[in-house]
Amino acid sequence: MPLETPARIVGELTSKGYNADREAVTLLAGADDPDAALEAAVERAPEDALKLSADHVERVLDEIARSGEATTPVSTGQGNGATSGETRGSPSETKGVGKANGVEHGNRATQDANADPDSGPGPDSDSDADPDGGVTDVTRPEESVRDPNFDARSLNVAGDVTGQSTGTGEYEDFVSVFRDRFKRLSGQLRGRVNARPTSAVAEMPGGGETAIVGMISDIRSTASGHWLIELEDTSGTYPCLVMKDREFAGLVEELLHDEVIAVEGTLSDDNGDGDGILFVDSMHFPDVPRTYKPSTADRHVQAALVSDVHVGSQEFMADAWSTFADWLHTAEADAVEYLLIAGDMVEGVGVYPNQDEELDIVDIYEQYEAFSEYLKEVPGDMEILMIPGNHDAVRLAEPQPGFDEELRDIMSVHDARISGNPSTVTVEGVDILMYHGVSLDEVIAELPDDKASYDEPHKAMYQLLKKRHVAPQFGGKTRLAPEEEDYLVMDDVPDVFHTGHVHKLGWGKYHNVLAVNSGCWQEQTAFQKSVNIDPDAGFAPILDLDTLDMTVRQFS
Ligand code: D5M
Ligand code: FE
Ligand code: ZN
Repeated sequence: MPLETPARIVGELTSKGYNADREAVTLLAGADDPDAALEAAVERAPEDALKLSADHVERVLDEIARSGEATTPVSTGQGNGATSGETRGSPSETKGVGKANGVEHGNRATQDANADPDSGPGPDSDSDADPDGGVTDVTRPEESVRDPNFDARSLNVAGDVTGQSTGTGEYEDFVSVFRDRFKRLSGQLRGRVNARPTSAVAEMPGGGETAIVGMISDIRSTASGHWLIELEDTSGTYPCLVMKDREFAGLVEELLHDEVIAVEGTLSDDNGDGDGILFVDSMHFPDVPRTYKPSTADRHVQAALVSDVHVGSQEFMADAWSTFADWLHTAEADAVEYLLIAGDMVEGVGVYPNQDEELDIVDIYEQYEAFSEYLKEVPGDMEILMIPGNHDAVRLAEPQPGFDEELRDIMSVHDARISGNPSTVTVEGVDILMYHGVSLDEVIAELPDDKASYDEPHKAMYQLLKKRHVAPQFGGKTRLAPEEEDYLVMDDVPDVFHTGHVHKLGWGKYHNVLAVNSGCWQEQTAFQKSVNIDPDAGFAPILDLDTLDMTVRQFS
């Protein structure tokens, strides 16, 4: 296999048990004979090195140039470990981690019943999981036979605010972002009801039937226990009354300010005289159609969905992370070709009061440098995509743009892709909506426990899917940045919705959309202890892109 691209170089190095600094990879890719250069660089690597540095590669290239030699043995080994060797074996070999020990399936029976989450222990029997057709080294059975099909890979990002931000924080920007939200979400509802503008409804005679599509500007209960919902559209507002004994009255407790809904109902007898009201007969959410059919990948390939690494925190679980990274190097993880990280790479500084007391690394750039070192532990031939979270060094208000140049440079290992929060990443045909998840705190605080709780974070995600907006309520915990358009609207239904932030693991399917909240890599902090948040730390949900089944693996 020609080694003309960095990704192929990294793949070849990984198969030999090495990672390399990106610069080193670039140097190898640029060599006259990349194959030979790589062989030589590996051969001459220091005894205990796991990573090849640019300096080392430079030295080796110099030596080659000086000696004019055609270099040492050119291997054609495709990384199945068959080159075995006394030379040095595989330094990053998993030392027993993998298969049996340390790693277990974290599928929890308590997960949502409609979830079909417990897809069992992975798809080992799937046809093309073992591309080398039985070439296994019996002496080192755990060694990876990773031979990624780079040509089959595809990863495209959409809906990313990075580089597109136009908002200046002016009042007009707030107006336009809300107008855009209303336009897009009301568009999703209009086909389903025969709605009139609130200004026209005000003119209608009493007793008639009509529908309104509006943004919720107020919800309050009346003295007799009914609900008065104020709906706002571009022409005004209208009061809509949900009687407490209606069968859909329970839906009122799901409502959040600023979300867009439709109601159908009957106008009060005195409508038209200036203080009419609509008695609601039915309520509609933009929602995901029940019949939604998600797309799947054409081959057996998997993605690891993680978030909330929090490097720099004293509670960051370095060992669990390294166990995870080690596992990714094993044969069991051969199909895991993508790593998607949903924010909070680092602990950050000044995010919460007294946070500094629990910092292991106090400098934000040093935190990213340390994060980058941990990222290097994962196989270099994986595609990585990351979005920021509320602990990251980008603006807090959502949508958050991806990391700036300086931080990208620090994290340039593996050529990881970086995009904004939220972003939709299409991986081999599967649309994965990545959102860090700050609004989940809000949804969980506002809704009753059975509809959204920290123990079942995926149910809070169902609410966001139903509202087709990742952060419906403005002005609470979630800070919204005014932009010309609302990047937080879900125009299209995602196939998978991936969030983090609440540090709890939970997944399930909502109208066939897989919602995954992916836990964290940080042990309980003092604050979390004080409010009884018991984080799910050290888990990696592994998603089958061809079936959308999930297996959760535990590394803690
Ligand atoms: O937050 C992880 C989870 O813990 C998320 O649900 C918010 C909550 N959390 C953590 N620390 C605080 C403080 N100090 N105040 C309020 N809520 C908090 P993450 O932001 O990912 O660390
Ligand atoms: Fe977090
Ligand atoms: Zn967070």
